[in-house]
Amino acid sequence: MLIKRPRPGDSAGILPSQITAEGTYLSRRTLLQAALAAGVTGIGAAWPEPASATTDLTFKRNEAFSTTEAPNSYEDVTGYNNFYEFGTGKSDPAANSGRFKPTPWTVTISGEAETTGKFTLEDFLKPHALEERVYRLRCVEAWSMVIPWVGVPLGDVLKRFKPTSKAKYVAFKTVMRPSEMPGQRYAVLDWPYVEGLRIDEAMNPLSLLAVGVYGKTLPNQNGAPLRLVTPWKYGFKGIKSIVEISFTEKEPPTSWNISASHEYGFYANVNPNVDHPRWSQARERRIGAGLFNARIPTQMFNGYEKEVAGLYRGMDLAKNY
Ligand SMILES: Nc1nc2c(c(=O)[nH]1)N[C@H]1C(S)=C(S)[C@@H](COP(=O)(O)O)O[C@H]1N2
Ligand SMILES: [Mo]
Repeated sequence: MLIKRPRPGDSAGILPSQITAEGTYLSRRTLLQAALAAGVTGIGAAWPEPASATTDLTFKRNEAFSTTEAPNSYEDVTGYNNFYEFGTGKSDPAANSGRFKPTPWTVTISGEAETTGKFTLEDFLKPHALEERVYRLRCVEAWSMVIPWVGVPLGDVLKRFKPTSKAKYVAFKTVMRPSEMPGQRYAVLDWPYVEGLRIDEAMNPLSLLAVGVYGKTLPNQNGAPLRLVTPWKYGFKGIKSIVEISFTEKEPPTSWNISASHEYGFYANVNPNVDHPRWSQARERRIGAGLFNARIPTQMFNGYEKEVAGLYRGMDLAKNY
């Protein structure tokens, strides 16, 4: 993705020459050098960091909502990903997230709902049974993985708060903690990271609030302790480390759309027929698929067309990208 230019007044901005596409590294080393050049301390002191701790979860596999494609390895899933709060390189989230503290955690529910307030993660999840679902994740950068998530259907969670008739959208916000998230010290995005769904997308049975992966709690780099998974949309919709969920009447702003609106729309549906302005979306590289990483055709809605096509009937998907 295109990285936003630092705004005037930002103390620790990155160089315009480093502002490139998502997928071009602003590596841990570059971050460190930029930090040193800008007189920012803390990143160096945090190096090396411990890997985040995870614990086993109890859950049932939901076969009806799982692909039979072979999952990627735990190493792929936790070692190659995007979480710009920890740096923009693919290995940065694993390398830089060891200091992040996902417990204790609270989630604030706000906006157009009968029940609002601040809930501990335990209370927030208590009424729900955890289930495992193996979903494809397709990044807008044209790579993909198959991931066994553990979580609860988003719609079941949202219904409990009794959204009012004015609730047309659901907005999500990531935690803001520059002391634990070194990437937030740079204006690569307009922090905190925000995302949103139309309420019917949020209520679709495929939408999952994940708390785990591979049978264990989420490692920090995958969005501990709570993140969104919408498998028919590009990976960037899957906002991590969620602290607030808000019911809104108007379409909420989303981080990548704020950053580059001509490249990243609100809908972000996986669509092989709508190219990104700078590259094709027709094919994808399955991570871990061998040395030559053969590209496979990208499927409409990432293969979830049957489940979600109805949500967009009558919409021009080239306009609403
Ligand atoms: N808060 C936050 N959430 C985020 C991101 C991010 O940079 N910050 N990156 C997104 C992108 S681009 C992708 S592809 C997915 C990756 O999820 P994964 O780490 O579970 O593979 O997380 C998404 N969620
Ligand atoms: Mo992504």
